Amino acid sequence: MFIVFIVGTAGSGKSLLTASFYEWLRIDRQKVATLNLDPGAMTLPYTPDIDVRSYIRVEDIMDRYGLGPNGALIMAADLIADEASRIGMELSELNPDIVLVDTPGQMELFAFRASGPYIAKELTESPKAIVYLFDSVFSTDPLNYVSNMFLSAAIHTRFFLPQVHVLSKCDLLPKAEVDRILSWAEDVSELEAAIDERLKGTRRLLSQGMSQAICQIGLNFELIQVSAMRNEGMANLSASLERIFTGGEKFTY
Ligand SMILES: Nc1nc2c(ncn2[C@@H]2O[C@H](COP(=O)(O)OP(=O)(O)OP(=O)(O)O)[C@@H](O)[C@H]2O)c(=O)[nH]1
Ligand SMILES: [Mg+2]
Repeated sequence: MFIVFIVGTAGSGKSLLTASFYEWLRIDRQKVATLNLDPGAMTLPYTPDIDVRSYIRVEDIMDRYGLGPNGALIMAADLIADEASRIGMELSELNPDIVLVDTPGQMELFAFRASGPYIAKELTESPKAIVYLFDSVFSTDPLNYVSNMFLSAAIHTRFFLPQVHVLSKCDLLPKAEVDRILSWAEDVSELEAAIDERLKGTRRLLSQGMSQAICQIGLNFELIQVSAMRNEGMANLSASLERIFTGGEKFTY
């Protein structure tokens, strides 16, 4: 069993990617399951096989502890940690070959509190990886792109798991824009050129310094273009995860 955590800023497309990648893997005859770890999800574009909302409901926490939605979400994130082993048991009963884990809308709840890495560790011993989403519309600006690289690096320092980068919602941009962002991921000098061309003054200096810092740490993740809406890029995403988990074999054969 292989576990894939789908992580990204609020609204970056985690849930829809979970839904469409799940369908794609099923059609590819892979034994796949979905796990929703977002206790605050109102509706999901898929029916999770395992759902944290059957253990923890944000509305109940709000009522019981007199908290507002944000306080309740924070509390829920911590309460999930107590359920990690039960969710892990559900997983082993289901026994799929690959599990897509949809994580909370507010990324900081999963990534920047102690509970996220704890849950990732306690859920199961199985090999794990992170798919980190770059929202393509947000990433057209080089400063935003660099900020996203920083967030991704911060995630990496928390989980220390193999990480794949996805440029999500590519259908929303013209192809030339998508290609430009992909070129930044491939070659840092392209990113620096874009920073030079498009940013001025302090923003330029900061972006340059930040991209150099990331470069120096040596974090260089592949960026895969995807559209969950149009079901594009799923084969590349699958291949990238296969390389991480199985050395290029299918998850189910
Ligand atoms: N055009 C387009 N829209 C997308 C795509 N993926 C997601 N969206 C839309 O973007 C919005 C957010 O998508 P979600 O999948 O809910 O994103 P999320 O990261 O799970 O959001 P939260 O859990 O609420 O933080 C929805 O309106 C989706 O329909 C895509 O590939 N193309
Ligand atoms: Mg979601």
